[in-house]
Order: sequence, then C-alpha cells, then structure tokens
Amino acid sequence: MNSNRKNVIVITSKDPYSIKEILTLVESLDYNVAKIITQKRLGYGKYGIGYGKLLELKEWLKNNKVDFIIFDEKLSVSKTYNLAKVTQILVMDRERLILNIFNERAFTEEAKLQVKLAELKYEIPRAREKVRLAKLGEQPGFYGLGKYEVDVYFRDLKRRISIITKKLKKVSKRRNLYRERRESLGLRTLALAGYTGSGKTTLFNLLAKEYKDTHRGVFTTLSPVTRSIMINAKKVLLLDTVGFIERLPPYMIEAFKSTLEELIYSNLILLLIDISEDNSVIMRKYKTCQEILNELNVSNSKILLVFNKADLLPKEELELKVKLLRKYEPRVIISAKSGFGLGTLMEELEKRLIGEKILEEIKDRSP
Ligand SMILES: Nc1nc2c(ncn2[C@@H]2O[C@H](COP(=O)(O)OP(=O)(O)O)[C@@H](O)[C@H]2O)c(=O)[nH]1
Ligand SMILES: [Mg+2]
Repeated sequence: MNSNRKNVIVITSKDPYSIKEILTLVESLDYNVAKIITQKRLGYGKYGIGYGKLLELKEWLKNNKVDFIIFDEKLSVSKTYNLAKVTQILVMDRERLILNIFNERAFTEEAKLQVKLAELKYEIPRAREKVRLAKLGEQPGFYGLGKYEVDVYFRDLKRRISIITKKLKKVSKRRNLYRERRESLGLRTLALAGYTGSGKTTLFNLLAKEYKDTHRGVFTTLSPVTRSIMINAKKVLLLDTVGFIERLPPYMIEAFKSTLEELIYSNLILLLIDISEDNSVIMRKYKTCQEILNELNVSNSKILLVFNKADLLPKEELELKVKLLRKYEPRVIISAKSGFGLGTLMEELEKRLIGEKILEEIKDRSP
C-alpha cells in the first residue's frame, strides 16, 4: 500500500447509495477513508453538521490525524470556514472533490482548460465571502487570500475566465497530437464508461493484468488510467474514464464531457452497469449514460453493454434479471471481481475490435 496516501474523514448523508457513491469517488483519488460521519440533514447549521456530530468529530480528532474533511454536499463559504476553523483541517466540499477527480483525468489540452474553467466558476460565487473571511484570520483553505482586496481577487478570477474561454475557442479547432500519434500507429482503443461504482477500474485492472502487453513501447504505460494490452496478439489501448456522477452541477457538465472526449475516438466502448442494483436504478442510469453518449455523438454501434457484479446475485435472481433486461442489447454479463464471464467478454472484444478492424484493413487494401 502507498504510504503517501492521504487520510480523510467523509461527512455524508445516511442514504446507502450516497455513501457508496462518495466512497467510490474518494477512493478514485486514492484517499484512505479513516472515518465516516453520517448526518440526516447535511449542510445545515453553522458547520454543516449538527452540534452532536461536531463534538464526535472533535473528540475523534484528538487521537487521529487526517489531511482533509470531505463534505458530501455543496457547502457555503462561511460553513466551510467555520468547520475548518473549529477542526483546523482543510474542508473539501463535494464539488471541490469532483473537480479534483476531473483534474486527474483531464488528458487533452481542451479537457484541462475545461476543468480549469469549471474551477474558476466554482470560485466566483465564493470569492467575496472567502476574501472577507480570510481577513478575519488564517484558516486551512483560506491561506494567503487575506492579502487580497475583495474586488481585486474577484476581477482577477473574471480575467482568468475570459483568457481560458478564448484559449478554448482556439484549442477546440486544433486536433489532438496525442490522438493523432495513436491513430498513426494503428492502435485500436477500448474505453470503459459507466457510472461511478459500476466497476470500471476493477475491470481495467483485471484486463491490464490478464492481457498485459509485455513489449516495450511508447504506449506500455501512459498514465494511471491508460494501458496497452494484447488481445489476440494485437495491441489495444485500454482507457479508464471518470465515470458518470450523480448530482453534477450544471457548470461542471462541460468539464465532465471533455474528460469523456476520448470516447468519441475509441473503437469500442464498454458501458458498465452494476447489475446488482434495482432494475429501476439500472434503467435510470442506463438512460443517462445513453443521453450523454448521444450528445457526444458516439454511435450506438460502438457501445457494448457490460452487466457487471454478477457474483453479487444468486443464480436464480441473476437469470431473472437478465430476462427482464433482455431488451438492452448487445451485452455481456461478467464479474470484474471474480472473473466470471471474462472468456465471453474477450470473445466479443476480439470479434468487435480485432475482427472488424481486419475487415476494414482488407477493404482498404483492395483496389
Ligand atoms: N462484488 C463485486 N464487486 C465489484 C465488482 N466490480 C467492482 N466491484 C466493487 O465495486 C466498487 C467500485 O468499483 P470500481 O472499479 O472502483 O468502480 P468505478 O467507479 O466504475 O471505477 C469497488 O468496491 C469494487 O471492489 C464485481 O464484479 N463484483
Ligand atoms: Mg474508477
């Protein structure tokens, strides 16, 4: 285990879905969750949590050290300040956390600029209050801001937004070098998409381990979320993506989409769905994924549905579910954890990724 991992406390609601989601988000940044505090009504009162919970938190902090408090809701500047002041720990609200995840997954120049823009948009409504509070005394998260005059800081943010907006206009016209290089090498790309918690990273690790590309080359290890793997003796680039997140504020949608830009250029997209969830949840999530993929102009023929976490259901229930979900095609059923269905998945990948490509190449060569 990585000893540099940051320790965090997560403050979230009592809803099991929300808890599961925030933990997956936090873990995707490789933070270690040292404690979870749940609160029925999140974001109220002076500190965003009730007084009883605050005392519990302070008591716990006497014997434990953490790097951040992660607050699973939007938290106003004054509540962030109050909570940081009383705990002397940096407070990161849900939006700040998501921006950090986007930051880590923004590969293209455009995606980086979109994330930067979303960060500035996050700051704008907070700027005045933040500077005002910073002048009252230094707190974690407010350091250094106190030296600014409110209007100067505000104008500075505005100016940076306008610069980035201009840059974005230029960049979107240019093609991405990295992608061009990949295309020129004739590499096929396989991308993993789906909601947070559907098992993308687990499948990514499984495929990267089982089908590891042992040849040394430019694309052997590109980044923590990109691997080159071998499928039927052909090199395939595997991409893990940010994943869909519930309750995403509108100003983040563009940044989110830009982190998914790579999907447009992928040869095949595995859309992961957690089959252990209720049918109504599966249907809602599937619909949201489809809508966003359509907006990105990803053709349906490039999407293969992967029902994951089959190991969590008893055999009879799994069969029943598969029957109920039969209209969602084409699909495979797997468990990224146990490896169940991996053989079938690989057959599909070969057929769709390698087979199709070979046909294309033959066509290209014919006069
Ligand atoms: N039981 C079970 N758990 C799984 C499976 N795949 C992923 N998980 C778990 O689901 C959680 C989220 O997985 P992760 O790969 O991080 O999802 P991501 O957000 O889509 O990248 C983790 O706790 C995984 O261990 C599976 O096939 N079966
Ligand atoms: Mg992941």
